[in-house]
Parts: sequence; structure tokens; C-alpha cells
Amino acid sequence: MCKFTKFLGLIIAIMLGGIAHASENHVVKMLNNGAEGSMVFEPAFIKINTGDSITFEMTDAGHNAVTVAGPDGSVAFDTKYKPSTVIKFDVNGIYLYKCAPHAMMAMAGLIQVSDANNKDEMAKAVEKFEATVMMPNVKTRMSDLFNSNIN
Ligand SMILES: [Cu+2]
Repeated sequence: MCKFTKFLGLIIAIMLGGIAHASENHVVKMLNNGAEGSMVFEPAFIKINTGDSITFEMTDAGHNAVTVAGPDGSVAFDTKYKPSTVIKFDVNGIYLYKCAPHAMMAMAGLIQVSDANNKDEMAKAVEKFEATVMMPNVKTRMSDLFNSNIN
């Protein structure tokens, strides 16, 4: 094989690898009022692929996104009230996160990275979180979200 053919083969291999591992960025907004009610992440449930990232946008001021529970080996995140924070997700499984000041109003979200290997642990984490929700009208927001999206 001549050098050029080898080189071409290498380039093609890199390009195919790039396609297979093309990671995407998704946006989750933090809102005072959204389609699903007040004090919400939008979308509250999002399914992404391993290696994708999420940009948490503090559309309305005074919100954060902080990990409540995640799969084994994942790193907890905290957007610290910054206007925009990019978090990359490399560990498969379900993540539950909340807005610390509005957790009692059920301001929380679920992220599924590829699979649902930690579904049982996460069902318990959602139940535990829901016990801290004080507003009756959104008491089951997170378990409803969990049950309708994760199977
Ligand atoms: Cu909030």
C-alpha cells in the first residue's frame, strides 16, 4: 500500500470515528413560568447520549441546577447561579437534579444518559425528593415525570 492510500485510510477512519462519537449539546432552561407550571426546568426530562452535554440556561434569575442523585461513578454538578453552564455527561444512567431554592416547589429535573441502569435507585431518590416538596399542587410532579418517561 502506498503512503498516500494509508494516509487516506487514516483520514477516513478518523472521520467515521467522528461521526460515531459526535456529541451533541442540549439546552435546559430555568424558568419562573413554563408550559408545565411555575418554577420549572424546560424540558424537565431529557434523554441524551453518552458524551453529550447540556447547557443549563438561567433564563430567569435566581435558579441553579444541583445534583440530587446520579449513577455510580458520576460527578455531581452545581451551576452556581451562573447565566449559562455546560455540563458533560459521560456516565450512563439517570440523574435527578434540583434548583436548591425552589426544590420545595418541585423545581427539579431528570436526565437520562443512554440507558436506565440505575432505575430502581432513582425511583427511591425521586420518592425521597418528593417528601421534601411542600406545594400540594406539584407534589407528584417528579414521580409523574419519572413514570411517564423512564421505562
Ligand atoms: Cu429555581
